[in-house]
Amino acid sequence: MSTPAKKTVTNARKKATAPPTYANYIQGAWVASKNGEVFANHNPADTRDIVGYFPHSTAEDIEAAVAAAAEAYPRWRLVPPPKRAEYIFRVGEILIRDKEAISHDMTREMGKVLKETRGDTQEAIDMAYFVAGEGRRLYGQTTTSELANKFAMTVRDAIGVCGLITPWNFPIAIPSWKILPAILCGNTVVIKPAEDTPLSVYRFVKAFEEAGLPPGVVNLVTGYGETAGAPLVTHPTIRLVSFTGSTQVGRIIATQAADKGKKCSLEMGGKNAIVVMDDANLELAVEGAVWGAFGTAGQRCTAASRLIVHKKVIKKFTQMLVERTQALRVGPGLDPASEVGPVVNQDQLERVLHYIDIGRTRDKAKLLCGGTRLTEGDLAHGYFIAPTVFGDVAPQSVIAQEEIFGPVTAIIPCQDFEDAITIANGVGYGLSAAIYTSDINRAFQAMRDLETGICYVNAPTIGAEVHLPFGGIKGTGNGHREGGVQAFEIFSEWKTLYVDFSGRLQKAQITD
Ligand code: UN1
Repeated sequence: MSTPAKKTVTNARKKATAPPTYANYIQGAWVASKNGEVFANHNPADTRDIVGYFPHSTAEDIEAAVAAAAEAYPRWRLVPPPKRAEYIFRVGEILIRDKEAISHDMTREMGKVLKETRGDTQEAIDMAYFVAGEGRRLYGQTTTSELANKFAMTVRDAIGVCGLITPWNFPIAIPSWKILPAILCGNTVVIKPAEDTPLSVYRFVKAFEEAGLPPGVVNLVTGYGETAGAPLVTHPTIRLVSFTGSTQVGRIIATQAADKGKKCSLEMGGKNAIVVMDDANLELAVEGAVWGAFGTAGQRCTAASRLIVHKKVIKKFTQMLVERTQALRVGPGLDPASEVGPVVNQDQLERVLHYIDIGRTRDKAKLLCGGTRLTEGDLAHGYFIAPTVFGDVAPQSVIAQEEIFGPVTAIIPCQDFEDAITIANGVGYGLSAAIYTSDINRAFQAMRDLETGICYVNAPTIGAEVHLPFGGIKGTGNGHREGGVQAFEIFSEWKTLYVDFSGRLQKAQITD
């Protein structure tokens, strides 16, 4: 008699703790993918932990989401921007209320430590308040006309339905950089988040629902790049594609968007350098280098993966850096003692270990610390890599040229300031750079000569704030900036308006 009762309890408990199945959000309703298939979202700190199951969406789901966004567009376009901003402000309030829970979920699905996922959520909150404020600005120009009794001005116009594809390293911050300015400008959107971090965007979209955003303005479709991302990029109704991710995928998207005549904004790789001059505060430079290189386990487009150090201080700097790096506590992001979490998935683990191998063998760089996967105890169930420092790295070697996107950094010696700038600029990317120096003239020369979209003085390469433009040159981007009012350049078109109140035909440029 007791056995079946026990069984029932076990089953019930099992059911209560089974990972939840999530849905897409289309036209203001939560719906399964049309094929009914789901994929599992694993915790990278312990892959036995399944965070949830998410719709394995395909072109059919994209079709439905784009149709919903297209239907919502004509009405949303006519909602005054200050009113659109009120929804966005409410989203910010909801994110503040739920910050802890969102950040906790984010660490569980992405891996980075709780302090950093709180920062990620905070960045979306900052963005919500910043963009909401802009609802009462969205400034255009009024200007003169060359003709009498004629008025000239510019206004921002919406574009239409936007397809947004976001990465896993900033699971809510980067979606906020795209969704919020897009909808403030009067567009409607379909977002396809990275398959590693759909829960954070699910929670974000929940906030839009709770804020009362009209159905169809924000639509969420989860799935993989090839099956859900690709049909979004090529869908004829999509007027603009905004993508953050790998350079390889970004180039494909750029080609497809060009072919179909769509607007396209790309935020891709980086190979960011910190220059440490002989007059730098070394203590500060080491602290900045550790945070820049190993924050988010190095999985930032802005990560400091090169440390270009003046020959006079390189010995001391190296010793201090290695000591600090070895002391970093690597472990699950939910453990408050951890300072560096796992990398996000198996592919990323293999990619980073592969680069470490290249550094050791092909590049013949000196492995100073780290260099291995960590597998003691429960770490064996996750994707942990010991923070890795290479020394004596040649500027042209593979690990000093290619983006690794993991907890690996390369110390490159330099002779002097000019040499440092040449090395810093000698890569195919141009996102972020930093210089540590106490010489104000050097600082300004560096700001002038470093070929990047973002440049820091006496601070690491990471830590961008949402009200300033974010983005890079060369292989990093295609000329756009996210963040700041510059983001509105992506998500709106300028419309130029002339009003002739002369009551007669006036001809510009025609003199006779
Ligand atoms: C990224 O590097 O992938 O600047 C985004 C920072 C963050 C955003 C980084 N605010 O470090």
